[in-house]
Amino acid sequence: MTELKFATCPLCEAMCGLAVEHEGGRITSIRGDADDRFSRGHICPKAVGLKDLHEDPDRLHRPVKRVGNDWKEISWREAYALTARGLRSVQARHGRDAVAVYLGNPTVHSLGAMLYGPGFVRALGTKNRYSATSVDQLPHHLAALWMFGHPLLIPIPDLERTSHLLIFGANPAVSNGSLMTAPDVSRRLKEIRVRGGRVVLIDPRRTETAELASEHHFIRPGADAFLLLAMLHVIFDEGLEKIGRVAGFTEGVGELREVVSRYRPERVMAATGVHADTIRELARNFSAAPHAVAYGRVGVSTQEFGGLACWLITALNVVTGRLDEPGGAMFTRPAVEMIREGAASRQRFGRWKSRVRGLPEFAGELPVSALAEEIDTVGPGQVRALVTHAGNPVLSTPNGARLDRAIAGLEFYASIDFYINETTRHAHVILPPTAGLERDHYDLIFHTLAIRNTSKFSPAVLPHTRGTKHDWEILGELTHRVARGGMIGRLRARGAAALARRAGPRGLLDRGLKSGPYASFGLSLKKLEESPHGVDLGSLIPCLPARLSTVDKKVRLAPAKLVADVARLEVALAHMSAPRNGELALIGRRELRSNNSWMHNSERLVRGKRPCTMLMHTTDAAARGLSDGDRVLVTSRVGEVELEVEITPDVMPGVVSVPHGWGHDRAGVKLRVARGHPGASINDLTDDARVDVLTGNAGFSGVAVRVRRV
Ligand SMILES: Nc1nc2c(c(=O)[nH]1)N[C@H]1C(S)=C(S)[C@@H](COP(=O)(O)OP(=O)(O)OC[C@H]3O[C@@H](n4cnc5c(=O)[nH]c(N)nc54)[C@H](O)[C@@H]3O)O[C@H]1N2
Ligand SMILES: Nc1nc2c(c(=O)[nH]1)N[C@H]1C(S)=C(S)[C@@H](COP(=O)(O)OP(=O)(O)OC[C@H]3O[C@@H](n4cnc5c(=O)[nH]c(N)nc54)[C@H](O)[C@@H]3O)O[C@H]1N2
Ligand code: SF4
Ligand SMILES: [Mo]
Repeated sequence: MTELKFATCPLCEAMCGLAVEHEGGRITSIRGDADDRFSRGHICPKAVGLKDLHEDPDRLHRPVKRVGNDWKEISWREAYALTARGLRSVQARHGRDAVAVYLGNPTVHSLGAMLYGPGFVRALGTKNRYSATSVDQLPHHLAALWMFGHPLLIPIPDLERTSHLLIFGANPAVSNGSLMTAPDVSRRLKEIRVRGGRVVLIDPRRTETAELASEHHFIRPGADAFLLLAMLHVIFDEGLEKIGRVAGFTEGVGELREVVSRYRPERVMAATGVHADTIRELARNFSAAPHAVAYGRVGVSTQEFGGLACWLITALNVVTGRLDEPGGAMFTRPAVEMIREGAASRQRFGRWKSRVRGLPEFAGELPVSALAEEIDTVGPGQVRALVTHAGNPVLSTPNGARLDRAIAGLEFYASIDFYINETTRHAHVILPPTAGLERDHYDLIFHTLAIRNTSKFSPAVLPHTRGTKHDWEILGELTHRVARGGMIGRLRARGAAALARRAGPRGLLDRGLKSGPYASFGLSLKKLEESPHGVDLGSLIPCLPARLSTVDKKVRLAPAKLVADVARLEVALAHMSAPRNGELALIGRRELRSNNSWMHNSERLVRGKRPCTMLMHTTDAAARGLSDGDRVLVTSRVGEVELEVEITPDVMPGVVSVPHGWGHDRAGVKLRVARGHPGASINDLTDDARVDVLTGNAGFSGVAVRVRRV
């Protein structure tokens, strides 16, 4: 008998509602849920790939341990014991910091991992904590921390009411929106133009989003901070600033004006590749629009000046009176409050530094660009064991090949994942959790980053079978087993873990809802269970200064660390203006049917056009005598890969673009479909030494490469 159930897609930030039909646990259809209050029926092709994920013969359903080059299925009891013994033994011999932990992107999409991961990491008691944050949105968090007092106070574009959206380094038409949860975002972008507004895109590639935009401008990779400084210069110079209501609790306007004063558009023209007249136009149009918002994403946060770019985008919003205004950049009021006030949340940066290079801590984590050197540099405090959860850092972090070699030499490595991928192939033991539709779902983070206040709980669609366990059960059990700190510490940690396990994710979620801002309107887990299509809690509403987390409830327009970092940018002005002969600047890209380094084992998502090509401008190809489809050798400071070149006018001259997450032909990877479409890993070219020195985030955009025919 066919059963129809409503769910939420766990694959990206858009939180699309799904209508899933299954017969005894076998999915027969996945469609968009037309009644979903937020996504209104929209889905992308990846949602249908969830069926393949659930039926994938390569997926692990029971723990495995490595025996030589082989894997042997073992019981959960043995897997837990092996993991706890491996980790505790390394810590007993080499100290707590000798165990590193890495949490990958799908962690954030899992309610169980969000609730039970932190306890596990705390129980390990190591300073070697890493995650995908530092190859992604870290600068956005830090700009939020330094300007508003909390890393999660990231302003969200009010897409539904804006009349001018200025995008820096994001491709929502493909990524489906990020730090801007907005299902069916392409329709929402089109609607801005239908309302008579404008969508303006700044990107070194004329992307799928450029197709939807009113105008697109190329920019040299990594030069956004210069463009933004010059736009702000024009705004102050021409007296276009109007901070509005927020002025009463904003400090640092004079300082910002001073900082931008030396960045006349003519000075940054060569570095940005944007004409001074265009810069003036961009600034004037942005200030003149009735409602406007500037928004930046991965293209601006994964570059050497990511902190500056993220700050200046928000500063542009503040100076033109767009912060906390309808149609501008606003804060959510989520049903489960993730923003805890207090001193602890304000001191979340630079409390310690990484051992080898001295990169700064953020929220208890170190930048993952430092992980390989922490493993392969001998000395006290060296990392000798690793746990990964839902990640594939060999493909997703800079100089992945070095990390690959480093991980292969570890004393002990345990992974919580259901695939044997490029990273987990080195594990000694793998503990496979349930996947997406087999567990209860609530987006703690993405409701906090959405363009409307919404709330939705989706109970598991499929039964939890064939020996897997939920990630929260695995993390809970491991927390209990690795807890350290003598008898009392251990008892306390175990006590807390036991309580949390008893409550389960549902219990904890219900508590969160009942202490949230809508509890007085009756919002609870029960209420959400009665609303399978979600609950709409309305448009974003102005909430400043009350929602600020700074001690004095003020917006800091010119935080000292950011102002100081402008000096580093200034030094780069000369070399950005004059790229070295023969070198090209490498940038990344995403594709609609790919999901970072995974979902490549779904035949329906990988077949067709070869996704892993290098895009190169016609003139650069001609200069190298290359034709479309030629195989080229691409080299950077750290490595080389072979790729197929795709010639196009749609990438800026001097720039080449390669997607990340490919390179599935490494020995021992157990992904049969993906191995048939291996591609090559861009992160064998990106450089672990190239970080945004201020924030520690990876500096992917603009890595210098040379290209020649094979
Ligand atoms: N289909 C699909 N969707 C996804 C993902 C996926 O892998 N596939 N991944 C998800 C994840 S984890 C994330 S974080 C989001 C990311 O979401 P987005 O940030 O929207 O995704 P990208 O496509 O990486 O867009 C970055 C854009 O920045 C441009 N860019 C590169 N360097 C620069 C630069 O220096 N300056 C400027 N101005 N632009 C630059 C690139 O050309 C690219 O178009 O997407 C999510 N959604
Ligand atoms: N050059 C370059 N590199 C990049 C980027 C870029 O734009 N350019 N983007 C970066 C970004 S934004 C990100 S977010 C990272 C992503 O990088 P990572 O987070 O390291 O890698 P993913 O590809 O998301 O790996 C997902 C893994 O999680 C497993 N998994 C899926 N669901 C679950 C689950 O529910 N539980 C558990 N335990 N495991 C699960 C999958 O099997 C897979 O092995 O890549 C980054 N790397
Ligand atoms: S847009 Fe994102 S959430 Fe929506 S169906 Fe596609 S992958 Fe899933
Ligand atoms: Mo990401």
